[in-house]
Amino acid sequence: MGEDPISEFSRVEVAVLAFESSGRLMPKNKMLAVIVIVVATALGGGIMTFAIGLPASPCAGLTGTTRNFTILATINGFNDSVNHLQESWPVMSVHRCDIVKITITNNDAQAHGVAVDYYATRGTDVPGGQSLLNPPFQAFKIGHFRVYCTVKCTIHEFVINGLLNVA
Ligand SMILES: [Cu+2]
Repeated sequence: MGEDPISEFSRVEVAVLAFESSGRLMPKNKMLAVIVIVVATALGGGIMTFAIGLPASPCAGLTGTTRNFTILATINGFNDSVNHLQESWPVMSVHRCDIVKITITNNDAQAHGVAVDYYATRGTDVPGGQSLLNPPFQAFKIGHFRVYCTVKCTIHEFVINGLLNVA
């Protein structure tokens, strides 16, 4: 008689298992490496987030310079904006984390309002002949923010293109 059929079958099976084992060895190591990288990245990201502070409050613990501006409203617009129709006007430039205080002095006979995109969207309405301080805010977000009148005045088209630059 030749070899035991069962033994022969067993040897083949063992050889296949061995092949599968060695075949799976690399992927397992690679998977482990990937897991290590993912965990390390997550930890690193967490540490970075902690180091630079929460995104919602980049100015936490920082008090920048207080920047005072006056927007003078007259029949010639905001700070004579009727003479600056090809550009944003008036322009206010601050650094991030500065405190921005905008006084609106309305020397016009009609009411005007002043709003700042993102920072003061409600706006401050100022009756003719009055002067009011827009609620101060901290410029914690960098960018270009439009400053515009919130009242449908007779010169409205000339007072909707102001600019706050936060750099
Ligand atoms: Cu207006």
